[in-house]
Amino acid sequence: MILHDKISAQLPDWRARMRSLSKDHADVVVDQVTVGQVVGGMRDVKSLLTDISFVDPAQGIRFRGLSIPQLLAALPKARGAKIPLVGGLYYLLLIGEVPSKEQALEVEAEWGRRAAVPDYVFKLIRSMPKDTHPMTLFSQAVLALQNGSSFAKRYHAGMKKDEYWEPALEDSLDLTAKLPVIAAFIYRFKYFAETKKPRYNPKWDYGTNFSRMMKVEDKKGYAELARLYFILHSDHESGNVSAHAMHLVGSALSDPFYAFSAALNGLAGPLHGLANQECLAWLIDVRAKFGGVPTRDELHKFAWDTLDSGKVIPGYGHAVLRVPDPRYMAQMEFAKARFPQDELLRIADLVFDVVPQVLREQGKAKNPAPNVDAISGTLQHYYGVREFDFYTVLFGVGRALGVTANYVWARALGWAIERPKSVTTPMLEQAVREQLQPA
Ligand code: NMX
Ligand code: MLT
Repeated sequence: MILHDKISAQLPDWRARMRSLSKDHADVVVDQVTVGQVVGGMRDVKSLLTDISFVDPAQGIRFRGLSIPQLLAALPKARGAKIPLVGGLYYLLLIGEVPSKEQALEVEAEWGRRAAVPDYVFKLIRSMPKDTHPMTLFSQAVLALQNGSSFAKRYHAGMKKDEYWEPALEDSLDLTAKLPVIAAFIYRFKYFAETKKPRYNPKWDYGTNFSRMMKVEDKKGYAELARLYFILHSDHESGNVSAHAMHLVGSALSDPFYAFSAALNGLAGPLHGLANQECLAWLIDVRAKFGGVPTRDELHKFAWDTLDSGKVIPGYGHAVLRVPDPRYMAQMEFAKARFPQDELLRIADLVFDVVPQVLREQGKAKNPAPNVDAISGTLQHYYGVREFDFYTVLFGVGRALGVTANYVWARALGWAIERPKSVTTPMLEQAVREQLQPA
């Protein structure tokens, strides 16, 4: 298999670099940790290693060194499509090289061979109470697949450490192949009471399959959006909650199914992936209140009312970025090229003009610009996917691509179990006293 062979060829060099860093240069200082960082969620502490993606605060995400515009231009596309094949993105994340169209299609073909989901997974979803959140269903379904983990089986059969990455890659391909099927089933079952299993057609690419299994009206348009959405949401370096959860759980040598289920549970939080449903709800509130697109002054006041009621403005701010999120910009460009007159899109565009000013006036948010979530729901809404609480499931399908690529490389390079050190409050206070005392 092409992905296996390419990773295998790169391993001796990567392992030598890792050995040199950990054996010969282990004492070189990379960062210092302040009291503010200890009490503030480890913000900005440079303590995670990944070569899959990097978030530059001033420029945004780079996937294997490529910015989003570069990535969208460089990756191969299916005939007649404007947005690249998701299989090409997965190849890039795993291998670090832009694939040819044939190579991207090889990944797509792997997915086609692995997309069948065992019956008991559908039964499990069907058996849950009707009001179960789709993220709960999604995470449970992933956990249920753990039963088939190659990694777990080989580990218990005594596999050598050097081989860990091979079943990790197998599991990652199986998992990413099955996720669109499970997500589409949850959608059709939960909101349309359909109990039939969706069928993944190996002749079509990942985005087209997803669009067809979702049964939206404009299947071609939605296939393009699905490709864009999954690519943009795939990775955001390793410190965000979902990626970090995957890495942390994986570092205990829990297999990719256990680790990804944990990642999904983190993604389900309102400050992380769930924010995308809150963003669209906020835009719809604006539309309902003003009967359409408001004036700048009306929107300015509405935004202040949100802040004054003690809430955040969803979709704005970011822990790392200090500029408008390029993932937001790419989605805006996609939407403006296809449905510029859509009312919600026009409201979202006005929000982009007004809200950063409001957040600057408030003076709290370090980054008053939009993040990826500010617009993603608007695009789904346009194509008829209007069930807000499903949006985080879509985020999860995309996020699996990046976090599984990281999982494979973490096992390939033998990364250690994560175990940071705690301190107590008196210890912190003591550190403060010692440093404040005049010498
Ligand atoms: N609206 C109102 N206040 C905000 C916002 C916002 N959009 N963003 C940040 N702040 C506040 C934040 O609550 C904090 O207040 P306090 O000191 O009272 O605790 C203060 O500004 C400083 O926060 P930051 O350091 O700028 O942001 P932080 O890194 O803590 O949090 C987010 C990052 C993304 C959680 C935060 O900006 C937020 O809550 N945004 C709205 C929710 C959202 O869009 N989440 C999506 C996350 C996905 N993504 O990042 O891509
Ligand atoms: C993400 O894509 O995970 C979000 O932007 C959150 C983050 O990077 O902190």
